[in-house]
Amino acid sequence: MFHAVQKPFYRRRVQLPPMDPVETVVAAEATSISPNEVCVLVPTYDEAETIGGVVAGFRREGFSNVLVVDGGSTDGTRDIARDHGAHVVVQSGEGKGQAVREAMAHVDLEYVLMVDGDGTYRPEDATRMLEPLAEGYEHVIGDRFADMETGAMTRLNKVGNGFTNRAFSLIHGDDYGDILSGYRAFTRESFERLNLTADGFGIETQMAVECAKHDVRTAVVPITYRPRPDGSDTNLHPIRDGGIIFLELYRRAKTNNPLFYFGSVGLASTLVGLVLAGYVGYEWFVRVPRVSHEVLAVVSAAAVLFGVQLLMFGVLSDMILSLHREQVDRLEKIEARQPAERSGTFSDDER
Ligand SMILES: Nc1nc2c(ncn2[C@@H]2O[C@H](COP(=O)(O)OP(=O)(O)OP(=O)(O)O)[C@@H](O)[C@H]2O)c(=O)[nH]1
Ligand SMILES: [Mg+2]
Repeated sequence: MFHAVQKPFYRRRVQLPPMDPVETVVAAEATSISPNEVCVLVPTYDEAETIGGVVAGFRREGFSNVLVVDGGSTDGTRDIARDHGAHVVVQSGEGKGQAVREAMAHVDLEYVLMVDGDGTYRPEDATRMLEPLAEGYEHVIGDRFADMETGAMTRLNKVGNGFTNRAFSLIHGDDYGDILSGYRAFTRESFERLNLTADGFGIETQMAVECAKHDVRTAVVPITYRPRPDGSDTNLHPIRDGGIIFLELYRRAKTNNPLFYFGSVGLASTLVGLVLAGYVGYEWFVRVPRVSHEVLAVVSAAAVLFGVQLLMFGVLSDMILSLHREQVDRLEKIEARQPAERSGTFSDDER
């Protein structure tokens, strides 16, 4: 049970190349993915309390390839993971994002199931997470809000998540339900198409933005989210990491929604300029005796001019991006037609 992400009308829909009959049969038969084809990727940092249970849980579900990427834990996390049958590597840098990016360079299986090592996600949900991949989706997000147990998320984190998801839909045009979820499944090939640079907790945001940008076929699956067990500590700093996540959303709008990127600042500047102009006008025309605010008048004019220019810049960039997308669409269509043309299987009216 999952839902495909519907793109709103103003976003480009990717045209999938028509499948030839052989591929259709293969796709129809491939209703499940064998756990042997999946690498369970677990980034950890000081998760001794929980990592044993997490590794054991996935192995119980049949996943023998569990890769733990550790960020230099000092509480014995690596040994516990190894004892439970995981392959353990130590990341060369810092942060969850760097760990995931580095680990992916070593993965040679076709499918990846990414999950936190803090025991908040259930291994029993793994099969459902993988189902959409068998049906042709490339990226799956586990929606924690579908079944969140009491105490699993602080009120501050809930508000932050809600705000981030709404901002993401507004800026990037897709609704992925829970973009910051740590439970994700994806194909290795689709991961390679994403341009990811975040070192820390910005990685999930970047994944979502890049999926929207590159039209990676994405599905959302309802999952259960449990509280961290007593004694296990969070690595997340809500304010600092929240700021990083929001900046990530905004910065990546430059190439995905330039109208928002330039337009939001342009609009803010124009509004500030207009409010200042109103004040200056009031003080000059209405107040008795009249007061003139030369400096404020100059600042207000500069703010309006700057704002309108940015707005125009946003509109122009948006136009360039639309044209670029049209061209990419056309190239993709041509590319998709080429194999049929080469094998001479296209019909007369296609010639
Ligand atoms: N390798 C590596 N893993 C990390 C690092 N920081 C966090 N992690 C892991 O990334 C996963 C997610 O981190 P959490 O601290 O659970 O963050 P969260 O899920 O947003 O916050 P909670 O509400 O506390 O669960 C956990 O398995 C962490 O151990 C790091 O620097 N390196
Ligand atoms: Mg967690």
